[in-house]
Amino acid sequence: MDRNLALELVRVTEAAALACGRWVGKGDKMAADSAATEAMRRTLESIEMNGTVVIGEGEMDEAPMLYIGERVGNGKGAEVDIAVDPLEGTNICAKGKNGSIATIALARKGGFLHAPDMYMEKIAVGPAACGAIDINASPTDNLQRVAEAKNCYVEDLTVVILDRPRHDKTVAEVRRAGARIHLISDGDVAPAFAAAVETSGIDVLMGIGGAPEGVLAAAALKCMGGDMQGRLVFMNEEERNRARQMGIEDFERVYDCEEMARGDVFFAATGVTNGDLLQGVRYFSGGAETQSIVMRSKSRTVRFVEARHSFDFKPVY
Ligand code: VTB
Repeated sequence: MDRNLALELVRVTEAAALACGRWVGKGDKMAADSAATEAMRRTLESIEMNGTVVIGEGEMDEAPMLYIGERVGNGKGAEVDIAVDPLEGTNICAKGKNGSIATIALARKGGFLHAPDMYMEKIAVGPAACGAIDINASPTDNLQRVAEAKNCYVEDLTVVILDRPRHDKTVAEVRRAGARIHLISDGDVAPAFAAAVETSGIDVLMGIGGAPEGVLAAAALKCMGGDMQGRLVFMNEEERNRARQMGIEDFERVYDCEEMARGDVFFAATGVTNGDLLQGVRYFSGGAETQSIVMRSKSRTVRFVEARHSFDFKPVY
């Protein structure tokens, strides 16, 4: 795949972030999400590729744009699969809280796990703790292994967990183990890849979040040499049936980064509101600044892109 596709992707996430950036704090998560989705869809049109959305805004009948199976790109060039979350953390954006991003990942056809829209239990770490995690082990064991791999105390580790009642036991155990916790109200993709950057202050992501978000996080961590394991969490028989239809047979299976995002993978994300790693969209007279991360697994190049957008010369969708 052409390596320049990675740089094209950052234009896509910038456009999405600039579009929904106008909706920060406005209390309307649907409007924010559709602004991001429309901008992402329109920017994708100009990119030279034969893309198919495999992780998107929903099934064809429930999402007007970027639905699963939708063809994107200009129809020329490589056959690729696309995973998108135009606004990851819609609630955060609507409330003007920290941690929302616009994100996209790209792989060769068949590269991504076709994760159904259900829950996934996840554990994610950066390169320094690669190989140290085991989703079947207790949080205490995992934290001890991560601390050992990072040559620090468990007390030095910061674990990100979604603030949900379903995590009460995990939170209690992590506290007993001695680690610090950063409870987030939403948006577990950004903290997953923040764990791969030493200066982010995040060491581990733990707990149950969305499965599609898990695949996006795996794509990012793969590009950074981090590590992640995920296991689908089924709430009812209907979810099991849906998973079967998507080709999933082993419901207990633990997926690692490679199994969720195979082969050469590209990933890009732009901050919408400020986060642990990326700054949100900042407006000034006549334009705005964005901060993005863009990377490719084959070369493991991780680029941070600071962009100044001038609305007089390039209007925002
Ligand atoms: C998860 C998480 C996402 O929404 O999907 C969450 O992965 C939904 O969880 O990052 P609940 O059903 O417990 O609300 C996000 O936080 C945002 O899309």
